[in-house]
Amino acid sequence: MTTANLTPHPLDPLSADEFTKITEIVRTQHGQEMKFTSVLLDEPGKQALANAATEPIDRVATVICLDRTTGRTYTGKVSLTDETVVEWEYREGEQANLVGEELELVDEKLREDPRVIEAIAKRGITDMDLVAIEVWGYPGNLIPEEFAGRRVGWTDVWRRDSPDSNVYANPVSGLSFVVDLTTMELLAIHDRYSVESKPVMGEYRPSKVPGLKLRDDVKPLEITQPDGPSFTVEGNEIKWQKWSMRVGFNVREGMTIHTVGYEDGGKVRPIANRLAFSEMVVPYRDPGPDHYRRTAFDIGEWGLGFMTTSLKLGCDCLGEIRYLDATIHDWDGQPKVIENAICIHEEDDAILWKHVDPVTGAEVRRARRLVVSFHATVANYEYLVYWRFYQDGNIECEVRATGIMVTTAFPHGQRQVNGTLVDVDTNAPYHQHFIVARLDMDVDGGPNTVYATECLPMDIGPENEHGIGMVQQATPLKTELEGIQDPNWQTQKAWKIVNESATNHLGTNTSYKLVPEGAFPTVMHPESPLLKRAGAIGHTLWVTPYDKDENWPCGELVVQSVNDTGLPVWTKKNRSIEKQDLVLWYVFGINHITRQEEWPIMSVDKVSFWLKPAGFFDRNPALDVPPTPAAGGGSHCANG
Ligand SMILES: [Cu+2]
Repeated sequence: MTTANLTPHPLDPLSADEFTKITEIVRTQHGQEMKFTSVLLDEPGKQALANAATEPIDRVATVICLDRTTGRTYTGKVSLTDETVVEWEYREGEQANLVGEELELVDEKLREDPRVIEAIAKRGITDMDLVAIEVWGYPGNLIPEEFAGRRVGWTDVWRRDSPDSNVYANPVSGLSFVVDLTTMELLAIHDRYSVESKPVMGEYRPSKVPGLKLRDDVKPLEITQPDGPSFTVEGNEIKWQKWSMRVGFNVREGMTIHTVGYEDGGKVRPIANRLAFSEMVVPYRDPGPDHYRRTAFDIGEWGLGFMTTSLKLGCDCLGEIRYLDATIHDWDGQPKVIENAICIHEEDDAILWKHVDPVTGAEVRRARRLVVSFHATVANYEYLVYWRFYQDGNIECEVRATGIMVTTAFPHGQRQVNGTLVDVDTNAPYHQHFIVARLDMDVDGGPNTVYATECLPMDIGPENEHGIGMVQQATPLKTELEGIQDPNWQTQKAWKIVNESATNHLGTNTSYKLVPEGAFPTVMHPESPLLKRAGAIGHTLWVTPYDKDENWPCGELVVQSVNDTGLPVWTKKNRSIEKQDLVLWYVFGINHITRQEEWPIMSVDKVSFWLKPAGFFDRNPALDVPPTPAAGGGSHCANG
């Protein structure tokens, strides 16, 4: 469902017309050859939005451009309001994000290169139509000296068994190509070892799996909402029960969620300004020749928005769904629409609360949650992102990772220590998916202070004779360096985002608690070049005062980066984070110790974290959730 907005809300995503206009403006001023790798709305901050009535907000875009005639990367700002480029900078020594068109060009060029054909033929593969070549970004600190200064990619090579078989089933191990992505020159062939082809079963589509019989005892499960859903979608604004929010979308982060509030006592109380993922870092943890360079920055290098896929009713989403389309752009700056990119729906979530009283009987409420989600296909992997809003004020962010694991075929009998054997002489290397959620919080309108909370046992003494006393210690984090935090399972550490100038009816300060699920340490040598590029993943939580220009935790331009110019640099300023407009950067994800059951396709691995009201409401805000009718009559759900 798309609503044509003639005058967009300041947070509405860039429209098709706006992309076209931006392209025209940039090309007129900076050359018709300019390619567009990233065009984002320069989003107004909270203050600008608050003043919008008296100070109109200009529509401005932030662009990353690549001049392929010179290989130079530029960043700039384009005012749609004034129809001009307002900032323009040559980013010497830095690289624009990678785009799909480059991927396609590499594949096209390499597969017709005689040196490539020869190298692949040496492996006994002569039908190039069955070969797939895929480019990865080259870590800046691992690029061979001879290629310094170039825009460099390295490739995987895969072989299909037949034209419609799983492309990721048969890795051509030990062989990769190094390519200049500007000139499309083949720079090097890395032929490091060779392995005979393995008799693996890497197929997942029923027609390709030998002897597979689909189970026949699965009966229909239908979800109907005869009166329609309980939410409304107007343009990009969603209202559901007491929740309200706006949905945004951009090519880099994919879906974003803005101005999240909950109505309480007749007014909407702000909780968050903006919730989104701002980086994903996926290092493979096998130091061997096939994987030592394999680290994807799925947001900074490739863009979750670019890789967002259309959703289908009955398959991706079940029930009474409302969809939003998303508009992205190609490298010529022309708009492309992803239909049904964002799914909005309600789900039954079993029990919300219940008690059975011996006198009055059972009182039970079913839980309903609003789910706002999108899917991105990142080559072999799928990321399914769900933001869920609950009737009791809880917010859950869940990511499901699915798709096909990267594998390596290895010589028979060789010992493998960095992965799991998933098929015949085939290893799925361990790897990690670090996601950096950027949580621009606004608890009760701010300013906010984060408190680290830890549970501690009391000493045995006159006040704690039996040693069962437990206290919760809450420590305010006052500066950015104090705001760099790691979890502690032993103390059940969590973080409260507190508004010290707002109180609930008991006189304590209102707050939301970040419950740190899905966090894990890097388990990486501190001197690893990867940690220099992605220092942000070195800790679970970072807290910074809001700064409009601080958006990318591993830096704005991460392709071939050497150092992380994001969080580790900003936080060195050690600014005050006490009673400020705060951004929390929560690093979570999956420490993926691969399993045999995840081959040839992995069922979703789920990981989530929560934002829970902690003294935000005076009492359970879901007391007013009405009972559902008991099926077949009777009064089991409610007794008045
Ligand atoms: Cu994984």
